[in-house]
This record gives sequence, C-alpha cells and structure tokens, in this order.
Amino acid sequence: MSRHLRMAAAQLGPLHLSDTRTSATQRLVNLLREAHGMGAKFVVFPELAFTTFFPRHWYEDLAEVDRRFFESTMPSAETQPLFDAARKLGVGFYIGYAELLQEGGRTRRFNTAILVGPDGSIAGKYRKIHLPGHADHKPEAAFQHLEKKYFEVGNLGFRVWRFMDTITGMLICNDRRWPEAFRVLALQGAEVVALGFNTPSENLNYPEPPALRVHHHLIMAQSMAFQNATWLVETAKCGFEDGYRMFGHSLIVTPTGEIAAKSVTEEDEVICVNADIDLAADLKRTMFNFAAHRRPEHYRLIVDRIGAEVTPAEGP
Ligand code: CDT
Repeated sequence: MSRHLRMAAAQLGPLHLSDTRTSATQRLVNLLREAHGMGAKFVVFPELAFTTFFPRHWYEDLAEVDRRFFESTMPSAETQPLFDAARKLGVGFYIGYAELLQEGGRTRRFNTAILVGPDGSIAGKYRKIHLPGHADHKPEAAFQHLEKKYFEVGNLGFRVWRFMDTITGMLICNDRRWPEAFRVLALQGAEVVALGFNTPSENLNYPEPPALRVHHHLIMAQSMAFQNATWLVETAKCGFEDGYRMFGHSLIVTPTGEIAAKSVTEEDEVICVNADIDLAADLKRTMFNFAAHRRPEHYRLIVDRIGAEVTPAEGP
C-alpha cells in the first residue's frame, strides 16, 4: 500500500510593522486548526512568519532590528502557543523565523526554518543559503531588500530528515530559484520539500509585469518538483504589508510536476492535499534514476565555478 501524508500550505496575509508576535502566533494557530480540520497532518507556514518582511526596511540600529524582528529562543513565551496547539492536534509543521544567537563571542543572525514533529519537538533546522538583495542602503529604490545586511549565509547545508514516514528537506524562498538546491536534496532521497516565501510583486531592479513574476514562480515550482521527483509545498506570506505588495500563489506540486492545489487570495488561506508519497516511485526508478543516468564527471563546473565565464571551445 502506498504511503499518504495529508499536507497543507498555510498562507499568511500581511503582517504589519505594528502587529505583535502574539497576534501573529494567534493567526498561525487559527490556520493550524483550519488545516487540521481539513485533515492535514503536516502544515507548511511561510518564511519569517512571525513579523512583517522587515528586510524591506533600512535600520541603522541593529539592536532595534534584533529586538523587533529576531527570535533568540524558539519557541519563546509568545510563540509557544503554536507549538502547544500542534502537539495537542498531533500535527507536524515547518515554519520560518529570524534566528539570533551568540556564538564564539559574536552575534549571529540567520533566516531560519524548522521542522516540528507532531509531538511538538524540533526535528530539523535549516538556515537559508541563497540570500537575495543587497547590503547597502538604496534610498532611491521603492523599497529595500536587505537580506544580505541582516543575515549571514546559512551554515547547515541542504539536509533531509526522516519525518512523518517521509524523507523531507527544507528550503527558504529564494532557494526555489536554484536547481542546485533541489538536486542536493534529491540526491539525499527527498520525497517532500517544504519552503516558505515572501516575494514582492514588484521587481526592485527593473520594471517587470507582476503576472510574469508569478509565471516564473509557477514554472519553477513545477519543474523543480518534476526534475527531482519530489512533492513540493511552497507557502507565501503575501498581500500589502504596510503598503508593499507580495504575491500569494501558495502551491502544492506533485512529483509529476502538476499543481495539485493553489491559493487564490492574498490573505490567510489554507490549501490541503492528500499526498501519495509513493507517486514518485516510477520516476525515481526510470527517467530520474540518478544512479543509472547522471554524469557527474561532466558537471565539475557546477561546483568549481560560481559566476559564468565565457570559454568558447576551440576546434570542431
Ligand atoms: N524572500 C526572498 O528570498 N525573496 C526573493 C525576492 C528576490 S528580489 C530581491 C525571492 O526570490 O522571491
């Protein structure tokens, strides 16, 4: 009999600068209950799910940023109710938050996600590796994208965990644009990839139709899931946060690359699918049988080179 896991994407509408951790946590608990009511056993929440997407703002004072947006313990008194509700309902979840720690005599800041088991214990942690945006202040821009200022590059690698009778990996937002990230998870046998995101509807760097940005989001999700034969759950925080819009389109994608469910609002919304985890078996055995078909001896440049360099071949 094939394995099934009922999975939900619990999308969050906007969280404003004036919103508290306590009110954010209450909304997350409400979404968790709604997902549980739909039969979900595993719920994926967004990236940086307890606060507004603060990298859009420039702050001189990092102590203020730490105080307003970062978590030095997870759970904390304010976020504990989510863990309590999940344990009570027997639901596992993924959630993103800004992680603050003191290590080796210095302050470290990561854009982090955790996997929490149905018993309420933390089963896995991932720190975002692909940090988009910039570290300098761009006062001329419509908004900032300061992930390179506020976070260090994650230092835990791309990992998978045996979780709820699946092999599950975690990614965060911009990671979804990098095939390498998915392939490293797939090479460890990933069957489910969980990912939360905050994606501005407007392109910071040049004018781009918002619909085209959504189009890229959708085709990436479908191709990454299919080419790596994994289920993929991608959950947005979206809508107008303090006037800055981010798109929704939270998704659950099958290993065959089909969109099984998609959100339709830019508000708090749950979508849920009873996922046949073994749906990927045929693909993993044939087309994407890595052991039989991959040719890593011809992929050296992938790890040896970061930026593109033009190296035309000589001769025929
Ligand atoms: N949160 C996050 O990683 N957002 C990015 C926006 C990139 S624009 C500088 C994303 O890839 O969706």
